[in-house]
Order: sequence, then C-alpha cells, then structure tokens
Amino acid sequence: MIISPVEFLKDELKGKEIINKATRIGDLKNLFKDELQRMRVPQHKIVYEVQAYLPVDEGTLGGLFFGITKIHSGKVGNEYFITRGHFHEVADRAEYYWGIKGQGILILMDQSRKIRAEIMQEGSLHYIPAYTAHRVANTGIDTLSFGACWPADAGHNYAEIAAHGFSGRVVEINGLPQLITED
Ligand code: M6P
Ligand code: ZN
Repeated sequence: MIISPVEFLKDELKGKEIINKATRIGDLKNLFKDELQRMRVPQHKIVYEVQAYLPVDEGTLGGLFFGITKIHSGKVGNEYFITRGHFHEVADRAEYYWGIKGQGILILMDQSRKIRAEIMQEGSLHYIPAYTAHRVANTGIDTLSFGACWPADAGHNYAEIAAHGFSGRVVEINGLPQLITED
C-alpha cells in the first residue's frame, strides 16, 4: 500500500504529524508601531496561524521544514497584521516563501537594516537570501495564505527583531498599502 503521511491541499496541511500554532494579538507586545492601539484590540484575537511539517529533528543538517502561514485580515491602528518576523539563528540559511491566496507584502531587511519589499499574491515566489530578516503583512480584505520551505537547522532569531524591530512598516494611507521606511 502507498501511504502519503501528509497532504498539501491548496492552503491546508493534513496529517497527524502536522503542528498547528496560533499567534494572537496578546502575544505580539511591542511588535506594532502603536502599542496603545494593540492593547485596545481583544487580546485573544488571532493574527496568524502556522501549520508546519517538521519531518526531521530541529537542527538536522541538510533537513528541510515546510509550513503554511495564514495571516488574518486586520490592522492595529493603520498598520496591517504582520508575522513576528525573524532572521535565522544560523544566519547564512535561506528560505522560500510563495503566495497561495490573498494579498500581502513580504518585507525583507538585510543586516545593515536596508529594506526591500515584494508583493505577495497567488503564484508569487520569493527567495529569501541568507542574512535577511523576513516578515509578511496582509494588505488584503481576506486571509493571506503563503507557503514556506526552510532548512531544518536554520532556527529563528527573534531577539534581534525584538530589540531593534524592522526599519520598514506597511501601513494604510488613503486606503492603500504603503511601505514606510525609517531612514
Ligand atoms: C513561515 C516560516 C516559519 C515561521 C512562520 C511565521 O511559515 O518562515 O519558519 O515560523 O512563517 O513567521 P514568524 O516565525 O516570523 O512569526
Ligand atoms: Zn525564516
């Protein structure tokens, strides 16, 4: 008998090994520009959900992980819902993202804090180079779904972003998404 341990159906992973994680407004202290507005949003509100397939142990050299992230539509003040964003702990590890559904912007920041952004939508493919922090904003009125594939030994360095943030943010101005950079 041929057994497929995991099914990947449009923007859903199915299988008993799939890990599910929801990140709520209450988990994202100091992530948005307007912390007061974040505190006014119901804290249990889900900002994004990740399904991950981790077929090898974290840290396995040569292994690959696979994930689907769904960012709900919403804003904190005028800033669109975003993922936490991270550099890799093993900083020279790259990653692929691809758009599945919805509309968004991938924010990329190199180690000198230089920002660039790519439009994310159904069919868009994004190579995230080594030494580059990555965060996604949902700029649409529907849920944004995207896929990800990254090395099993990459890890997540959230500390750098917690300390210094991104030097660019995606906000709504006159009804349209705009990338605002610090410098
Ligand atoms: C993608 C991958 C994961 C990441 C997730 C959410 O699925 O990059 O490694 O955990 O997005 O992003 P973050 O960890 O920045 O919240
Ligand atoms: Zn990553």
